[in-house]
Amino acid sequence: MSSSFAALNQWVDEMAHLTQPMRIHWCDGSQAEYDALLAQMLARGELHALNARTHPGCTLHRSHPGDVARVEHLTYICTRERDDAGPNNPWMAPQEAHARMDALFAGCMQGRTLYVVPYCMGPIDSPLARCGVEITDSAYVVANMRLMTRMGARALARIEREGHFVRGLHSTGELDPERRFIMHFPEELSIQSYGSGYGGNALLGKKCHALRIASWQARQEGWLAEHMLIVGIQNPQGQTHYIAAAFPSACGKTNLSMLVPPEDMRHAGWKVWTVGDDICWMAPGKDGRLWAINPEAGFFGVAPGTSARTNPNALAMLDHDTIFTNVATTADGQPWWEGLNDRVPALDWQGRPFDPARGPAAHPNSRFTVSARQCPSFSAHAEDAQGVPISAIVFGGRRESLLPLVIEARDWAHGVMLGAAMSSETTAAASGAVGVLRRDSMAMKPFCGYNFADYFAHWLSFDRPGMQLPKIFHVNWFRKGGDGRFLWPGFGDNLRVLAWMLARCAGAADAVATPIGHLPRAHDLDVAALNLPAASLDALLSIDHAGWQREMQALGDYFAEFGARLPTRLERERRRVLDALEVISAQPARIANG
Ligand code: OXD
Ligand code: MN
Repeated sequence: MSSSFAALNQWVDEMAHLTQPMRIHWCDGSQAEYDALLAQMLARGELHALNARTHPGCTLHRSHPGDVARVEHLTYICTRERDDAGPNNPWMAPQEAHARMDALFAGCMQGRTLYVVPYCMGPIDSPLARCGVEITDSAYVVANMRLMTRMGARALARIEREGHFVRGLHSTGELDPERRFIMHFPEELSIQSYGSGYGGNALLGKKCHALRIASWQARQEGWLAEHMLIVGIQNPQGQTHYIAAAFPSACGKTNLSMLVPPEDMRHAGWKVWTVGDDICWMAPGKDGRLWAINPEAGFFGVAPGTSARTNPNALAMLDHDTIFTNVATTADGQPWWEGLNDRVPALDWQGRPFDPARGPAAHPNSRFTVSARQCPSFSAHAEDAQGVPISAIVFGGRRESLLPLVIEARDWAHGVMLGAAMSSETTAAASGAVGVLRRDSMAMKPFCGYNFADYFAHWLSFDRPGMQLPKIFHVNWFRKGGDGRFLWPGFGDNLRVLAWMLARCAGAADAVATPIGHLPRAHDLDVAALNLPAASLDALLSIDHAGWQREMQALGDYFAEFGARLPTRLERERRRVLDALEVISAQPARIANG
C-alpha cells in the first residue's frame, strides 16, 4: 500500500532510504491489524498476556528499565532563533539538530519493519482536528497510537484531502539514554524522536504534536492547545457545563475528569461526563465562547493510585482491552499497582519476584493505555465536531502550603497571571527528583513549543471585544495541615468546588474579594456532608499575607527571566496584587477570610 498523496509517498521514501527498514507497513487502523500486531508482540515476548478471565484482551509491556518516563532535558525545540524557543525550552539550531538526528537514524531500521501511521488528533470530521503521520519501528507504539488517536484509513483520507500533515519520525534505536533525543521543528511542522519507546517520548501524536507543535500552530492561527482535561458537569436541573482544567503531570487530571459525585450530590442529581483527561484544543466560536475538543481518543494514564476509592470509572474501564506498561502482576496474572488493595503483587514491574526492599512493585510512572470509549463516564459530546463550550478554566498545582483551596480570578488578565504563576511539587511523570517545587506555567513547562513570554501574550490576546470568555480559577487540592495530612479530602469531593465555580459563572454564589482574588467562605461551599473541622476549612480558605508577598516577589524573579519579551500587562497585574497585599500588611491585624 501507499498513498495517492505524492508528498506523503515521497517523505516515506526518503525516510525509508535514511533508515533502511526490512519492510514497510502502512497502517489501516483495522481491528485485524491491531490483533495481528498484538499477536506478534506476544510471540516475540514484547508483550505478556494477562489473566484472560479477569482481564480479557489485556496485555503487559515491560519497558527497558532506563526508559520509563519523559526526558525533558533531551526534549528540544529547534527554531531558527533561539529566543523563539524561550528560556522555558532546551534549544538547538535546526541545522545542528538535523545533522545529529540524521546520523542517529541512518540505517537504524535495518532488519525492522517501518510502520507508517496516519492519525487524526480530534474527531475525524472536526474543523478543529489536525492530522499527522508517524513513522516508527515500534509495534508497541503503533498499538498505542491506535488506542490514543483516530489512526488509519480515515485519517489518511483526510490527509490526502487536506494536503498537509505533521511529520513525525521515531525509532527506538538502541534504547541508549546517551543516544536519545526528542526534537521538535515547529517551523517545519515536524518531530524526530530517537532512542526511547516510552509514551510521551514515542507516541508522537500526544505531547510532541498535540501540545508542542500544536501550541505553535495555535498561536499562529488564533486558538489554544493546552495541557488540560475537559469535564462536563451536569447539575440537578439537567444542564451540563464544561470545565477545562490544567494540572501538572500526575496531579490527578485523569481522576478529576472521571470524578464520581459524592453520595449526597449524586442523590441531588449531579452527574459528571468525561470529554478528555490530558489535552484540550480550544478555539473561539462565532458566539465568542471558547469551544473545545479533546484531540485524543484514549487515555494514557498513571496506574499507581488508581483504585475503587480514587477513580472507580477508570478501574471499570481497565478490566478489558487495555495495554499496561510497567505495572506489577499477581500470581494469577492480573495487573497490580500500589493502591489496589484487594490483590497482592507476585512479580514487580521488571518481572522479578516482588521484594519490597527494592521499592514499589509497579513503577511509579507505570501506565495504562485504553480507548476512551471504555470509560463509563465518557461523554456523548466528546465526538461533537464543533466541540463543547467552556464555561470555566481551572489552573491547579500540588502545593503543601500557602495556596488556598480555590481562588477566582478578578478578570481574564488576572487569570492569565494565576496560570503563569502556577507551581507544583514534581512527580514521577518526568525523570528527575520527585517533590521539588518548580514553576510550571499553565502546566505547560514541558510542553509549550515556543517562548513562554509569547505564550502569555497569546493568552492575553483573547481578551478582546466580542469574546465571551470563561471565568478563570486556581485550585489546590494538596494543601497539608501542621500534622502533614491533607486538609481537603479531594477526589469526588472536588465536585463541591467545581459546583461553586459554576454557580459563580451563573451569578448564583457569593465570594469575598481579597488581594489575591475572590475566595468562597466556608458557607459558600456545599461541604456540610463532609464534617470537616472548622480549623481545616479556615486554613483552606484563608490568606497568609506575608507568605503571599514572598510568593509574588518570587513571581517577579520568574517573570524577569523573560526580559523585555514578557507582556507588560502581566507584570502590571503582578504589581497590582503585590501592592494590594502591601496595603493590607501595613494594617495592624492579619485579616482572615472567615
Ligand atoms: C502525561 C504527562 O503522560 O503529562 O500525560 O506526563
Ligand atoms: Mn499530561
